[in-house]
Amino acid sequence: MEIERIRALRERALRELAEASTQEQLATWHARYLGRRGEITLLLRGLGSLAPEERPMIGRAANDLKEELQQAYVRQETAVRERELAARIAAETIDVTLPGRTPRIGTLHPVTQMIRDVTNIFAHLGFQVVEGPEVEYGYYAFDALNIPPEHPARDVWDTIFIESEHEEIVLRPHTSPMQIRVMERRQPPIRVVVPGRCYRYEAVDATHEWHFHQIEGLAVDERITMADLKGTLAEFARQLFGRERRVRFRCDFFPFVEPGVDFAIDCMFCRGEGCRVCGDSGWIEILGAGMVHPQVLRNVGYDPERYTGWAFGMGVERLVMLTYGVPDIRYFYQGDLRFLQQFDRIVP
Ligand code: FA5
Repeated sequence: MEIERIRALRERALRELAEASTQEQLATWHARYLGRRGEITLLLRGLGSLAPEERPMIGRAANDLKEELQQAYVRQETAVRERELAARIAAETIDVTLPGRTPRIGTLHPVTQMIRDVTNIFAHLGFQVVEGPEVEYGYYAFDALNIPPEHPARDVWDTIFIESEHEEIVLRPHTSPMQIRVMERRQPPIRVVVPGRCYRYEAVDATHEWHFHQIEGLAVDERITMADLKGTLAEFARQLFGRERRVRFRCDFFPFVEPGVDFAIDCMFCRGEGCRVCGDSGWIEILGAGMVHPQVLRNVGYDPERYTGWAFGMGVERLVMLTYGVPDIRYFYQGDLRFLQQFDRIVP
């Protein structure tokens, strides 16, 4: 009997609807019963073939079923949607009590930090910071610094030459050429420091790189003396390494200064008693310096009777190695973050 078939259909449809627990299953159920070719739709379409006396009752029953299933579907669909939403929210819950992730901020390279520290100290002593070319004419790197072409002192700086048909061109082996460039362009008084990269044709080992950094210093004026040099360098060393530092000047030779000195501080690791860092000498050499050679002053058109000056040059990597006890200069340029992140001082 038709009415029995409708009842069975109702039960099956409601049971399956109750079991549909995802949107996908609901969609399948909807297509099966209420879709364009769904069972209810077909049932209603088939009413025409019934006997006329059956039609009103069966028709009403089929329509009621359709209405009922539609309402049941909306209820179930709402329930499933809410359950799915609740599950997603539960899975995405933010635990605001967890510690945040600290953003990784890069740090300055230790050599950059040291250049800033050193140039800051000299800036406060009245020095201007200037920079110059890394590719340099032989004239500035050597000749004007009182190192003539055939002079053996030229070999001291193991130079990397750039091929050139006309002028001698080199990668600067030190920052001293900037002494000449600055003096050529300006008249005394001059007080500058020049940080920059240098290159040498060097067999790389624990204390020698083929590229490294120096900071040059130059002061030229009337009545500048060796005492100014000593006072300035002593003050610099104490600001960088501590007020209790003792300093030492010894004779040294550089063709562009006369007299020339090397400048050392007492070892801050053993307080001058002798240790591995200072090679048991108690002293750590920091830089080369001296009074600007009169011939260098003449080379830039200054009158050495009127003007005197002093200059110094220090190796930056060497300073960092001393300050932090870095045993090998090669660490600086291997780009190993485990090494670099130890210098995590952020300098604005
Ligand atoms: C000079 O280069 C002179 N221009 C310094 C100077 C300037 C003297 C002004 C007088 C007046 P020297 O070759 O010693 O000097 O180098 C100076 C410093 O640079 C060294 O003490 C060392 O710290 C650093 N240096 C030199 N060669 C290397 C290298 N291959 N690797 C790393 N650092 C180096």
